[in-house]
Amino acid sequence: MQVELVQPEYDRTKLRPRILHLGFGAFARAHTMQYLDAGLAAQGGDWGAIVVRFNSGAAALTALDAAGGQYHIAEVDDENLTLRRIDAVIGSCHPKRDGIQALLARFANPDLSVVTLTITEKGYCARDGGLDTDHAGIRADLDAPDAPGTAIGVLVGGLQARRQAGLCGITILSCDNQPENGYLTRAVVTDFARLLDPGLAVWIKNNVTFPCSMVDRIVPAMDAKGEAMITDVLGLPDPNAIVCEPFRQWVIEDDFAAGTPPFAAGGAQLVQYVRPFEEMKLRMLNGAHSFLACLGAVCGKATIADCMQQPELKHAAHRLMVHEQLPTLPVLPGVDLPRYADALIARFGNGRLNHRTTQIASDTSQKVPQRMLASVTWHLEQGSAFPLLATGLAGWMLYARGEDEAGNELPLVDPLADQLRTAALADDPVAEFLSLRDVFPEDLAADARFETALRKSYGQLLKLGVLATLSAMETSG
Ligand code: CS2
Repeated sequence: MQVELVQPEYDRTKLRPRILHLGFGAFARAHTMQYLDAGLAAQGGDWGAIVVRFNSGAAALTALDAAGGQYHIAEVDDENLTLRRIDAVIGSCHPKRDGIQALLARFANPDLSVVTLTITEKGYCARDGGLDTDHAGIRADLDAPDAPGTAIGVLVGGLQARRQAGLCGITILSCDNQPENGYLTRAVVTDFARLLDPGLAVWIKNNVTFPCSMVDRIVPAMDAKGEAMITDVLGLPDPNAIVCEPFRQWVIEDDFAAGTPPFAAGGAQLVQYVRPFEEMKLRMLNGAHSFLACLGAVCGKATIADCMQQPELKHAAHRLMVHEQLPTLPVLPGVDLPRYADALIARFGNGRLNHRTTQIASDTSQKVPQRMLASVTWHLEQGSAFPLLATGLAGWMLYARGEDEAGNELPLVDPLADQLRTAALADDPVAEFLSLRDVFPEDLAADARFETALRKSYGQLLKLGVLATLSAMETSG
């Protein structure tokens, strides 16, 4: 394997706290921060970042501070390893370590221009496109807005602090896998602010922008194998290092309120409309991921690369993309969707990424609407068949039973875990799943064609098992 070490060369002393990143997990380290770092390396400037974690990770942030904010990412595939040092982080904050007021005060810093977010789908506390005011965390934050515990409560508390300090507006840039993620962020933040102080909601409307963005890079959770790889190449451990694939993509709506960070110089695309890019990525990549994660885990596959070694799964994922997801997408100038599907299959096959099926299967209730159900709705409108989407959804129902085909335990990590487990073990799991209104909208759940397709796929998976089902579908065309 070829190993290359890359260290950025720009003047770190110029960096000021212009970006605040909420949710400094694996993805942000390898995506948001690399774009920033590459942008600074290309054109210099003062765009430094303060990174925030909410729950776990205080010790890793303290270690990051001790390392002067520097950490490494290892981009790997079967032939190459590029170890990059990332220099763009200039400080960290953890409300449990530093206190919530220290975090809110970061918003009232005149240098701040952009807040970037990787808080995962469930971090938005959304329902039907707006704030879920029944969410326990949101209710607690509305009762005690000075000490918020959710990311949305922190954003609103921070914006309030900024407004009170008489400062200008900022940009809040979502980097999570949701359709129209910027508009969703604006909706939940504004709903929360309105409940707290209508004047703040008006200030936000006039001063804060919420661009949408499509993000893409496969970044598995760090594990012992990844840590050993880093230690081996670096000669010492790095508690903030992360392993990822070489590919990266970021398409951002060009709507910044107070200066634009050098993301484009770092390789991002700034465009007017992000939605077609989001739909393409969410349905093709993430849809195939959730399909492989649930069905693969049920038939005993530990990682996505293992799934790609199994012809039935590999072919089914490719057919899902080409026959059932691709037709639902608008034409995007310059994008060849069949080639995009082929490239995704190649990326999934990266044998050096230990991307666990159970990791991707976590929070599936938050993921299937944009990854699968949007396409199902399209097919129902067109009158076309969607056997693989139905099989993927039925695979999720089997996954939620908590055991794979050999009787090994499968972890069910999901905000709806209790409801999913009860539904999966009920006498009529299909009916129980369809009654989960947070996942299946009423019209879809009531569509007899959808229910019939789900029942057929579920029955087949139970009777034949995952691989024989997929293989029979392949032969029948
Ligand atoms: C994955 C994504 O865990 C998941 O749900 O589908 O994290 C995926 O790896 C990224 O979106 C790739 O860009």
